[in-house]
Amino acid sequence: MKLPFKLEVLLVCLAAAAGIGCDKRATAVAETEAPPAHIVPIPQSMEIAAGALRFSALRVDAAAAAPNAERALEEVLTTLNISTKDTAATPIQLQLVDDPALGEEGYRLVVGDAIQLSARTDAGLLYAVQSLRQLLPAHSQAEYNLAQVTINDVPAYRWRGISLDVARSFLSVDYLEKHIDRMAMFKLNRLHLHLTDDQGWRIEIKRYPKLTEIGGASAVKDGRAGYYTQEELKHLVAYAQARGVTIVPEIDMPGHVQAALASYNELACKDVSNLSVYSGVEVGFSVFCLEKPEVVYLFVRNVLEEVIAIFPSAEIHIGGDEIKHPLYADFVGRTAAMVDAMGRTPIVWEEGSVAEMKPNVLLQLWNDGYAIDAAVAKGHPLILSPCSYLYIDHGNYAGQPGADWCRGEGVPLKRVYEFNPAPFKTAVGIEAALWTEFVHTDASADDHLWPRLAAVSELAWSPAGQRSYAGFVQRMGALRPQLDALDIHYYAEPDLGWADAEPAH
Ligand code: TNX
Repeated sequence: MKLPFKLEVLLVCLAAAAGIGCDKRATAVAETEAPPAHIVPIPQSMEIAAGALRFSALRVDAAAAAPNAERALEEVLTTLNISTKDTAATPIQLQLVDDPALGEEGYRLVVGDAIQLSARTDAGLLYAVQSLRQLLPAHSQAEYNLAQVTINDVPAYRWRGISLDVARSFLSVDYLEKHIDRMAMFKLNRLHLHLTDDQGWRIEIKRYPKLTEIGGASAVKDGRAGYYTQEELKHLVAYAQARGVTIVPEIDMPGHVQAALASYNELACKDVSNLSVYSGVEVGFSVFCLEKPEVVYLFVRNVLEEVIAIFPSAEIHIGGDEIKHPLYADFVGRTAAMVDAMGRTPIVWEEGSVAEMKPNVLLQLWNDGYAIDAAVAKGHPLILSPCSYLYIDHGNYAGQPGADWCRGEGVPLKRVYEFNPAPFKTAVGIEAALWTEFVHTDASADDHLWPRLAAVSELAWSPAGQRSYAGFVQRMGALRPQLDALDIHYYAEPDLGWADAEPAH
């Protein structure tokens, strides 16, 4: 439908909330029907000039040392059927530049007569490709019309994550690959896998085969059992790495270990009578027999050695949540020191702050009001996952079936977006969590993850001064076809204007 010019200008001016210069755009619309420029997470700075770049084929001029960005670009061009030829009039250049202002992950994207992507690293160029991908339509066209933009962009936080609980209910390698692709589009870079819990043990450990024979065969009631072989995990690590995502493994200890106790009974104390696998949804009832350090620490060391050989992540999560035991602090301190001696940095859930640990150990905050100040004063970096904003196992809306213990009204998109990380001075970033006691299918995982993860990405990537929910709603609302193209069974969020129309999937 062709809108009357004035209405178009008005609509474009509404886009000013997204940080888009209203006047320039209005002129552009009048002259050339400037194409939209909706990017999530919103870049640090984006200028839009009048006019558009039209092309149907591109001449690729790529930096030799950016294989991941080149692959990502190739994928975008193939998906959109954009042919690449040496004779094409429009060049697209990927270049590595030595500009310290861009940091390790920043990039510059300029669309003028050419498309220029520059960054200091392959990772930065990969993000430039993702922004370009959002500027382009989701589906192939005969001719493309690209907004003439100058984007300078660097992330606010280095840790932009999502934790998936594959222990309560398993998610396949296939699903995780798709999930990594989706993360990449929104510049999320940490996939925390909660690999073990009471209901299941999902990682093959060669020295302890029963962990997956017994622990891998159980799941939460109505959930999915299963486990990943070491080969599968190595494949996933490489798949993620190529898309700018680091997989961070978690072995949850010394509580949340019923699957391990059921597999190797000697890890429990003698007076523990129930050593069968567990499919309920309670927490806090199982614990390693900390009174048998010679048994427990040998197991912990052997498991962690295999974990570390699979995952190159600089950080390794050792759990530490929801267990009360007189030897708890001792366990966390010793296990953190063990990880440190293996050359990696431990992550512990917030409760671990009671332990004696080096100040570089990361603490993951999950109860909004947890007294974390003393740990911050010691210098511990924080990963922010306050449950009332970032536990997206909770409903998209009040009353959606599932978890509601942290916030009865659910954790709607707007609530996620409103989290303010600024007061946490040692924060390295943001991580949402999808626990799976009540999330048992791929479709349900999609429904819980999207579009809320897009809001998480903006919290973690974009500077506070650029963020506004109104702007986010306008930009994200427009990216719906991109989610459809990725075949995401997202929640049709009414705030984004999605509730009234049928999704394309
Ligand atoms: C708390 S958050 C847990 C998980 C549950 C989750 C359910 C945390 C460190 N522990 O064991 O799955 O609540 O929302």
